[in-house]
Amino acid sequence: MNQQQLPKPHQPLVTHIFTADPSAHVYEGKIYIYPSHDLDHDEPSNDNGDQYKMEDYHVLSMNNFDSPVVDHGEALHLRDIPWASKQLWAPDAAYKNNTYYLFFPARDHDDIFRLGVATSESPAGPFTPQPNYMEGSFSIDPAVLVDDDNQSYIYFGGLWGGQLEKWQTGSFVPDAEGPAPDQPALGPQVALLSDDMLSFQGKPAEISIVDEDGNPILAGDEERRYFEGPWVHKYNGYYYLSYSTGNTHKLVYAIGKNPMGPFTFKGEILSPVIGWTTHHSIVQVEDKWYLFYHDSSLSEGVNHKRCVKYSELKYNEDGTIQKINPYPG
Ligand code: FUB
Repeated sequence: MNQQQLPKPHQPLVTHIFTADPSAHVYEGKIYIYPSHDLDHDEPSNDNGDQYKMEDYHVLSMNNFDSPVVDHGEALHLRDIPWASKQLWAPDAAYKNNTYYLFFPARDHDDIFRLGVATSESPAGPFTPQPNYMEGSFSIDPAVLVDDDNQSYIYFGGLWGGQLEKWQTGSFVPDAEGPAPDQPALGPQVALLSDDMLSFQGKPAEISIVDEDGNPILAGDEERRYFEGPWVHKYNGYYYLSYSTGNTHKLVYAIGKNPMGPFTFKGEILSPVIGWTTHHSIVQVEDKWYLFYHDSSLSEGVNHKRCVKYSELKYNEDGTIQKINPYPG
């Protein structure tokens, strides 16, 4: 355990390690954050994301926003995952069946991104991985919603290094490219999870994101199209799908009535941050809502040395989200 300074909005939650991709949840009355753990190295970046060489996960927690952040240490390491070869990218956690589940992507021994799951009796881990990746899984950035009726959904998918383009036929096609700019953009994937949370129930389906007129967001519409980092939360009975636009560096969201979509595009949540990527989660803590996200301010802009942060998130009366400035004042 490593006690850090008190958390402050828009400031790094921890500074002793580089962290990214925070998935935040309230478990057992505390705020738990499941980030990626960026390795501190000086190799160059490329569009395939080879610089994101993460090898383990640390779980962070805080009793509330006025108490220090605790790093619970290594919760899962690459060496303990038989099917994985490298790149433990953005994870998420879920609680069901008196068990905590950690969902995570990694490249398998054929260099293909797959999704794995690990379990623990404690929200802080350590987590024990399943021996194989989840059958039928592919690409990156799993995010899990356990709905009010206890049905669980797993959302995932990311372009470019995340390999989503390569699965358009249902099989892995190594040299496949994304749709033409005037064609509908690729959406994130969604699958039902089995009751034990360890496998997909049926095949994943692609989520449709449409504009206010019901027309699909096009692949060339890079300010609005899905890139990576899906997150689904519920507010006032509606499902909110939020995600990163990748190379236009925004967090945006769309709203729908069904957890499988379609979702109607609404607007921006967070304007671009220092660094190439951002990736987020949205969580209710008591009667307020919070955005957890990352930027590269702790390393003064190095893409793969990121730090997780938080901000309060507010809704307008009509249910739309007020856009957040990551660098206020
Ligand atoms: O952290 C590695 C990758 O970068 C994540 O999986 C993406 O969402 C992006 O944040």
